[in-house]
This record gives sequence, structure tokens and C-alpha cells, in this order.
Amino acid sequence: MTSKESTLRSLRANQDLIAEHIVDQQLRGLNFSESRRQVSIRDATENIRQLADAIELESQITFNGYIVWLNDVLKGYGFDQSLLIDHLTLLVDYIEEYFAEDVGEMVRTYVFAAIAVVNPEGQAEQSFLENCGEYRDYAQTYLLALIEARRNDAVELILSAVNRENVSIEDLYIKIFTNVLYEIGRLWQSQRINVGQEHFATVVTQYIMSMLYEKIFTKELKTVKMMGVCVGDELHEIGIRMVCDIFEMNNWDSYYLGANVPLESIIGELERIKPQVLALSATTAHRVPQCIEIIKAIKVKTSGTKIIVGGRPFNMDPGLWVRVGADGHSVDAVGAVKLAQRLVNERV
Ligand code: B12
Repeated sequence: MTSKESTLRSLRANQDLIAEHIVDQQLRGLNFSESRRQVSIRDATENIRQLADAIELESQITFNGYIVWLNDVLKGYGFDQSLLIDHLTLLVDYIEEYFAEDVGEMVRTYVFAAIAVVNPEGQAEQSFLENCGEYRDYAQTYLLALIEARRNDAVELILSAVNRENVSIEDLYIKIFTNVLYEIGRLWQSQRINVGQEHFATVVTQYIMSMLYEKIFTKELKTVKMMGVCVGDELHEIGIRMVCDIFEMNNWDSYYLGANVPLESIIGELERIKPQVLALSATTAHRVPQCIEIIKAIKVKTSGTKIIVGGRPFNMDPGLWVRVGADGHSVDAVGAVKLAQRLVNERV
């Protein structure tokens, strides 16, 4: 067995035990209720799961991203960074003491590299609206309307931008909506807005996307088809919906399946619709191992469909798409269309 295999086996088989041990070490002498202890054990188990996923994917970058994110979340709750560092150090100490030497070494490497990138001030200070370019004012006004629950203002702003100011749907999706939603996530992560505000922003954005459908879907005859779906139990579906819409606008017939589609149904739909390209989307690194399973199964059952992947973990770790067995990756929806076109042309 390789070091990677034995580390994965050790972490996955013992995650509850390890989590319980480090939480008890960390809470020793403090006055914590049993229910609070159980919540801490659940959170610690999640950290071990994320570590194991990163080791499986050979992606230090996604584990670093997770720890930086966790640090910001804890900071939002008023916890000092030392809490997280102590927690991670206890994890390494425990693994080194009770598991094989190569397992301890691998865990130490991943965990200490992640600790090294955690910034004491938190990483969440730069606004995503900085990436909006000439659309910064629209994005700022839209964000504020969403946060203040002014739905009609938000809708009117965007419809007027598209219908009267000629803002293209590509720019609206990628420069305005994507950055505003990332910013919503950042504000939620640092406890500056609540879950309700985040959900409201999502729903209003989806509502406006539906209002634009007559501009996206035309009756033209199209010769190439693509299908878009989220992997496994990934619920973040707006990114892949944007990808499908942009394909549709670029003379592809798009089949948007959304989230929570069982593997057998994906395969069934591939056999029925026969798209040239399948676009898989993952937002949380935790779902990337499921992506590997899906790609493996599809390549066995169907042939000829090119599989492209995208979403947060693939944008963070530029080599990840190769390790999951995909045919390509692009950071956004416009790039996805160019990539798919290239892959389809390569086949002929
Ligand atoms: C809206 C939202 C939700 C909604 C999703 C609703 C829906 N119907 O989609 C709900 C409430 C369900 C949700 C739930 C959760 N969320 Co959430 N969510 C978000 C938020 C704010 C926006 C997501 C979004 O729509 N982004 C905009 C789209 C357009 O961006 P995108 O997906 O990256 O897509 C672009 C590219 O990546 C690319 N692309 C996407 N897919 C593909 C595919 C291909 C093939 C290609 C080529 C390109 C491509 O194209 C798109 C644009 O061009 C993000 C913040 C963020 N940074 O994204 C957090 C965020 C992703 N969520 C987060 C978390 C933690 C969660 C939960 C775990 C919370 C919880 N405790 O329950 C759950 C997990 C649910 C699950 N099982 O998946 C974290 C993830 C942190 C991490 N370390 O992984 C984030 C980053 C928030 C944060 N900053 O803390 N969430």
C-alpha cells in the first residue's frame, strides 16, 4: 500500500475517533456543555474529511483554501486564530503518535503547509467587486439592493442595464452576477450578512436569469449539444446554469439538469440526448472525489462525449481537472464555450 493509500485509509476509518480525541484535548479544563462538545466533534470530523479529500486529490491548494476559509469563519464568530492552529497541531500530534510514520509525515506536510498560508488578519478583506471592471457601479448598486431586500430595485436595475444600456448577458453573468454572488459569500462567511440575506440574493438573481430567457433561448436549429449538471450532492447550481445559458447563446443546444441528479440518470440522459459535451460543476472541494467517480463511470458506459469541469475548486487548483480525468477546464462560462468548441473540432 502506498503512503497515500494508508493515510487515506487511516483518516477515513478513524475520523470520528480522531475528532473526538482532539476536541477533548482542546476543551480540557474548559466548561463546555455536552451539546457544544458534540458540535465541535462534528466540525473536527469535517476538517479531517477535507484533509483526506485533499490528500486523495493531491491538492494542497484546496486544503489551504479550506483552512483560510475556516479561519475567516471562526474570526467572524470572534475566535482567535490560535484556536485553529492549536486544533490543527493537536491533529498532527495525535496522528504522529498513534499511526504509522508515513501517515504522520503526510498529514504533517499538508497541515503545516496550510497553517503557513493562514493570515492573522483573515483573507476576506478584498472585495470581489474589484473584479467587475467597468461594471463596478452596477454591481455595487445591485449588491446593496439585494442586501437591503429591495427586490424591485434590483430587478429594475438589471433589466434596464440589459434592455436600455446594452449590457450583454455574458458581461451581466460573469462580471456582475458572479462577482456579486462571490461577494455575498464573502460577507456571509465573515458574518456581515446572515443566511437569509444570502438566500434572498440567490433567489432574486435566479429570478432575473429566468426573466432573460427570451433573450437566451431562440428557435434556431442548432447542430451541437451540451449537457450541464452539478456533481453528486452539490447544491450550488447557478454557475452551471450560467454555463448552459452561455452555450445556448452561442448556438449550442443546452440541457441544464441542475443539482442532485443520480449518476444513473446522468448516464441515461447522455445515452438519450447524445450531447457532444458534458459540463460538470463542483463548488465545494468535498465534491471533487464524486466528480472522479462520475467521470470514470461515464467513460466506461458512454463514449465520445467530451467531459469538461469547472467551479471553485478547479479555479483554485489549475491542475485539478487533469487529476479528475476530465478533458478540459475553464474558469468561466465564456471560456467554457471556446474550450468545448476546440474539443469538438479536435474530434473531426
Ligand atoms: C448561493 C450559495 C449557496 C446556495 C446555492 C443555491 C443554488 N441554488 O445554487 C445554498 C444556500 C444552497 C448554499 C449552500 C451551501 N453553501 Co454556499 N454559497 C453560495 C454563494 C453565495 C454563491 C454561489 C454562486 O452561485 N456563485 C456564482 C457562480 C456563478 O459562480 P461559480 O459557481 O463559481 O460559477 C462560475 C465558474 O466557476 C464557472 N463554472 C461553474 N461551473 C462550471 C462548470 C464547467 C464545466 C465550467 C467550464 C465552468 C464552470 O462558470 C461560472 C461563471 O462563469 C457562494 C459564494 C461563492 N464564492 O461562490 C457560497 C459558498 C460556495 N457556499 C459555501 C458553503 C460553506 C455552503 C454550505 C456548506 C453552507 C452550509 N453550512 O450549509 C452549503 C453546501 C450545500 C451543498 N450541499 O452543496 C462556501 C464554500 C466554502 C468552501 N470552503 O468550500 C461559499 C464559498 C461561501 C463562503 N464564502 O463561505 N450556498
